[in-house]
Amino acid sequence: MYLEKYKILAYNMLIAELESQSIFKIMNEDGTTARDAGEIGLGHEQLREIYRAMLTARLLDEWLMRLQRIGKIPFHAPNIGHEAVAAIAYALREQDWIFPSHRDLALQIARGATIEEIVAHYMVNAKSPFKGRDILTIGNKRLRIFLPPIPISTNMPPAVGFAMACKLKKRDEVVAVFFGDGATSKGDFHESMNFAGVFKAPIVFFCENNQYAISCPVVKQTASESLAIKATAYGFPGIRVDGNDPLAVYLAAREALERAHSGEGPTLVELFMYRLGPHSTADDAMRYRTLEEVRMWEEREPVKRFKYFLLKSGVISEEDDAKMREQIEAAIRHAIEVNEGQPPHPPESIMDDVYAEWLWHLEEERESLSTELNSKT
Ligand SMILES: Cc1ncc(C[n+]2csc(CCOP(=O)(O)OP(=O)(O)O)c2C)c(N)n1
Repeated sequence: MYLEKYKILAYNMLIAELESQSIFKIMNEDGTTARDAGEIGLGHEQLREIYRAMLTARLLDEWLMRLQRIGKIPFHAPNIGHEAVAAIAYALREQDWIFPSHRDLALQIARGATIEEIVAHYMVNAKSPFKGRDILTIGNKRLRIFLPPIPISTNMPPAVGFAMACKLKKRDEVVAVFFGDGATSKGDFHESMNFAGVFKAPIVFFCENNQYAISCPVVKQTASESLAIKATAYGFPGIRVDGNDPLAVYLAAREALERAHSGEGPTLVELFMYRLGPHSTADDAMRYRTLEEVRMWEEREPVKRFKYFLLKSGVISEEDDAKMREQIEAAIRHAIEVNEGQPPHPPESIMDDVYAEWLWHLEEERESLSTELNSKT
């Protein structure tokens, strides 16, 4: 079994880690692989879809950064370097639930989120699916994707609780919860892992170890050999996977999700990757890391690497790639145009969706807010 075979080993320097066998990987940096994707269980069409989702996330992310810089959206936490999570959408079943992190645009796109709804959300306009309740992160009710938390790791206990509810109700539904390396220092992480282990909750913990929690490097986050090894203490498997390799990510996710579906309990999947951009539009990453380090990881970044693999395996050609980029760019520009024409989300709706019943004092508060807003226009 892949999980057993590649159980995590050591935690050394980044480059040594990347080259070591302690990380489960399928693809080399140049896109070569000893395996055929067919053997992994992914057909050409699915491989193309995963690549399209990854590319869409990359191009959309670049646009979101630009839109923030020109004042069209309030804030953004860039996703660049996290695109391989798109492959997890192909390991999840339709009925499964996602508690995402704040860098999972690629996963959401691969699951079916549209560019238009994502742009509407970030622009906080009247079409925004979450009505501007959370302007920093995005979820998708239609696709069973919860909103990511702003206080880090606080999605973990509810995710385990949700998984337990699925188990108690005997539903064939499992939960995939995502969080960063920074979350592993929080009590939420340990309580969730412990509870899930004891009660065999149908959940997969995906830790996106992008090497930093803002300016805190992962070596200052833990004294453990790895993050994956922490699962051992809670009585279930942990695996460290090359998070820049969508094929390895897919396989590890598929096996862990199957374990959850068959009642065997949780798995911790550490996705070893790198946050190529700043932490957010309010961060200057050059204050705590070197350009040399960033360049080293750029050589291994997931979109480029997957493209090499697809070219080498004859799944796409350079022309297909160029065409795909053109189509995605056009779709993003269209989504921005459509959304720019939308009015902002009405501030008076701030009291909606909080109480099951509309109460008299809410009416009074809303009227007073309207009066206040009108007096300012
Ligand atoms: C409980 C809590 N403490 C501090 C913060 C401020 N903060 C926002 S993101 C972040 C770092 C998160 O790092 P990590 O979990 O590794 O995820 P990443 O952003 O690297 O994807 C911090 C400290 C917060 N949001 N919540």
